[in-house]
Amino acid sequence: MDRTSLTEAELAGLLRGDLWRRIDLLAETGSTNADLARAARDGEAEGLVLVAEHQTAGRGRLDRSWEAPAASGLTFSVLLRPESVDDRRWGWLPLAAGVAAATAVEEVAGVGARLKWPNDLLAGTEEGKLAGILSERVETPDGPAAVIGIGLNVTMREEELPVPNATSLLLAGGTSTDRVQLLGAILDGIERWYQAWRAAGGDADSCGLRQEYASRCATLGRSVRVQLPGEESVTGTAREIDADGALGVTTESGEVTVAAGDVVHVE
Ligand code: BT5
Repeated sequence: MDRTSLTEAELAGLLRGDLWRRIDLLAETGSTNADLARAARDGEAEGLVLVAEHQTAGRGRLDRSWEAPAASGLTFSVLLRPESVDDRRWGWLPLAAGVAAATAVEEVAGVGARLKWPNDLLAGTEEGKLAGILSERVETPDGPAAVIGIGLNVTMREEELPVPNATSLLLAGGTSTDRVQLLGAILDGIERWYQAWRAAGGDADSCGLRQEYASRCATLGRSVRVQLPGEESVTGTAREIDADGALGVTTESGEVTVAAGDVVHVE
């Protein structure tokens, strides 16, 4: 099992497109999302990537945590500033990152991956969670910014899984666990979809992002229970991803649109 450390030199080799300016590497930090939010407030331009071999306070959504042994996967964040796109459309940013991550694990490791709305990456037909994505909007003196963080489990072993429904590329039978190649493929994918989406003014239909997301989404068409922030939940059939990236659910009492929540796929 390969847990050799990443090096800045090999990461610099991934700066092949137009979007990414620099890839910083830390042996350890609290949270790469928190670090990039701070950098954004201090005036950092878009295109910075921050990779950490270990996070001591890795964050999930809604104050949950992301836990992974050092070098057992990829934990990184990217800084974007899609100022020209209407706020309401920013919900597509984590979905675009999810599409990029799903495509990358298929291409590099041969593991079929599906997305549970909004952005959990599930391995194959199992419901094991390979990756999670945390997208945060940050107000800065230079305008609003988006920090998108991805945690991807690569060589995590059974006994290291932080929760029973987690999995890794190794456990899912991946043919490669090369973290540099995986990171490169994810960054290429984010760049591709981000540039297309931004050029389309955030219209996920005309740039093809909505169709691509839908084709990789394990939630559409399923019976779901969506836990909303707070106590409430919505039960029904996941019908569509709307123009803002929200989930449309058909319930007994009509159509409901969910902008944020935790989906449980009900059989
Ligand atoms: C997420 O939240 O899945 C978003 C995770 C984002 C992590 C990245 S790592 C780089 C960047 N910097 C950060 O500080 N964060 C981002 P959510 O959907 O709320 O899921 C969190 C839940 O996933 C936890 O409550 C656990 O149940 C589970 N979990 C924690 N660690 C996991 C892991 N390594 N693999 C699979 N599941 C995990």
